[in-house]
Amino acid sequence: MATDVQLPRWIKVKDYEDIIYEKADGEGIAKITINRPHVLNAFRPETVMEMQDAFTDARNDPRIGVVLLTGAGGNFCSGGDQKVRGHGGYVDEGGMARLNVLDLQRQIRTLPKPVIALVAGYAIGGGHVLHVVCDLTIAADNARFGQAGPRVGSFDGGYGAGLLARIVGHKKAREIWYLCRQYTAQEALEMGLVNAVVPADQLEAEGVKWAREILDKSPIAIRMLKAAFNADTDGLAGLQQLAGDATLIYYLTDEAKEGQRAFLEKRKPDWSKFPRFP
Ligand code: S0N
Repeated sequence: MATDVQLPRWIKVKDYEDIIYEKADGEGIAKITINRPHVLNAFRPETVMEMQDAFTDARNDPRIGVVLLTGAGGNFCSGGDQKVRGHGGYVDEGGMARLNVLDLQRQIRTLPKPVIALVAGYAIGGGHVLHVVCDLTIAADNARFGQAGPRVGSFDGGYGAGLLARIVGHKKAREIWYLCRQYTAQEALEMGLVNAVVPADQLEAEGVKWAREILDKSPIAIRMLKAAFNADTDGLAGLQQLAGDATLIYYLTDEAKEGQRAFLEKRKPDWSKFPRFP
């Protein structure tokens, strides 16, 4: 348990309306907090846009190695905001119906840094899928997990169904969706849906502890592992991510640089100095 963990000093990065985005002072941890407690942190299109903006910043900041995703006011997220659900999606302030949370799910998957969901209270519907697409989930002992789609007239047949089935198995995933029950943190732990359960007042400390342990490890090894896990589940898009990371590493080699140099110097590349490993 993380009782001895010194919490970081969080520095706000930018002002948003629906989220809080902070970075730990002097450490490689970013924290995104969904901040709509009056609706149990249900997201509207603008919430998702702000999260996309914050995740983009975390991706582009080379000092950041781990992102924590959590919710304000004692809940994680209750999914799409039913109050703005309209004809064809969730309606933004300009009147456009969107399902932009699907883009956010892919963004979390392809972010080349681990994202840890810190779940207290409800993780329901699209809010549940958000923790499913995170790399790791730490649950407070008061957390409640579940899907709501068939109860409220929606469904997520993408990561919400397929990735969930990879995590908890097909029978359990079908149960979760078909019955729309809620599961306790302990039940979630038993089905492999979360990594750990801690007392609610220890949730952030435990998340910080896990983040620091990851930050102690090789960034490229972690990046490659995330891409490899995704490649197993994400088809060609997953392979693209893994292959892109392989290309990144190849660009760091003298062998790749020789090819570029030879082109620029208008000569034949000399590959003879590079071993052909068995
Ligand atoms: C979470 C629940 C179980 C909590 O119940 P509890 O404890 O009884 O609290 P409530 O009194 O119900 O809630 C407190 C206040 O919060 C409001 N509220 C809660 N959830 C939402 C929400 N999702 N949207 C808007 N408001 C919400 C309550 O209304 C209440 O406020 P007042 O008192 O002012 O009325 C329970 O609240 C619950 O079941 N909530 C609804 C859960 C839900 O329907 N979630 C959305 C499910 N769908 C998605 O998330 C889909 C995501 C998505 O975008 C998508 C993705 C892929 C493909 C398709 C879709 C798609 O939706 O179409």
